[in-house]
Amino acid sequence: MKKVLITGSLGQIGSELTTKMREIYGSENIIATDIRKTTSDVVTSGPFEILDVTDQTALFTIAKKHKVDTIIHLAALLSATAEQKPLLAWNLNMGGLVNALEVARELQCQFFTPSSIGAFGPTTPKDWTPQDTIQRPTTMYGVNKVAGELLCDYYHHKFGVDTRGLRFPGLISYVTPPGGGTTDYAVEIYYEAVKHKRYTSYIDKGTYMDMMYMPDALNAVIQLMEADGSKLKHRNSFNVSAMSFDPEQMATEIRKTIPEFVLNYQVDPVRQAIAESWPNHIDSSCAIEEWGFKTEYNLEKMTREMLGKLKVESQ
Ligand code: AKB
Repeated sequence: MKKVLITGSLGQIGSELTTKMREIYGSENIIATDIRKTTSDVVTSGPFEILDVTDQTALFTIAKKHKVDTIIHLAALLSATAEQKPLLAWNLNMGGLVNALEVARELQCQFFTPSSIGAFGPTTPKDWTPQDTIQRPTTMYGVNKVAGELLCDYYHHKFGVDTRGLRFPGLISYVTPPGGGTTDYAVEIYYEAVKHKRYTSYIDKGTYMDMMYMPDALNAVIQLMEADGSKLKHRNSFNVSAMSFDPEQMATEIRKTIPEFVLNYQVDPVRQAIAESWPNHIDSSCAIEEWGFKTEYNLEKMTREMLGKLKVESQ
């Protein structure tokens, strides 16, 4: 049985991945960590430790104490916050990653960390962006992601660490809201549609970005971590996407359930510029070929489920 340490486990991905992995591998085998403590299920339903990932000694001590064989490193700042606080982003995103990789090397752990569509930039091909292509991002977050991908490659080739990764698109969920990302509008729009039947988007119409519903993202992490390592040609994070849309397409889909829904725009130049520097739609075919990546949700199915769940919660 796996023994897994998850960093950033109170974040958007972490909170749901911790719960899912506890269901699969047993609560006692998933060690959740975060820099803060809350009353959430993540803290109460299994082992939980306070951890600042920039503290390498603490990271090592907790990993050793629980005899972990797998590290899922999620603690990081997202793109919009990283643009506001670039030095903090560098220190946390790169410092945390290299610390987690060092612990994985010392304790011979399997290792996962997410990259992002943010690892691409304005000179990357925008449509059907290939797995291996130009990566010259213009954001601090993107710089961190590219450096992180290279670092994972390095630890794999140099030290034999079993590093694996996914270039996540915007992730959409009704459980834990994201914070500080460029794609967050695609989550907020559902909350506002249910509550107020209107939304003002900070991303402009006609701006396409890749997205994925959280259950598909969680399955992708589990599937990649369970995949036969000898079949993986890429260690620098796989392109994975389930859909690509702009705010207008979301509104059209929401109106099938809430006909009076109104979408307005007040474009935020910072997040709009980040979105425009990213691809419209990435090509996931390497992930499909090398480990069988698949998704179950498109925009229609995801919208029905998001609005249904949020409506029940609001009653
Ligand atoms: C963000 O918007 O920063 C993230 C991402 C696409 O990596 N959701």
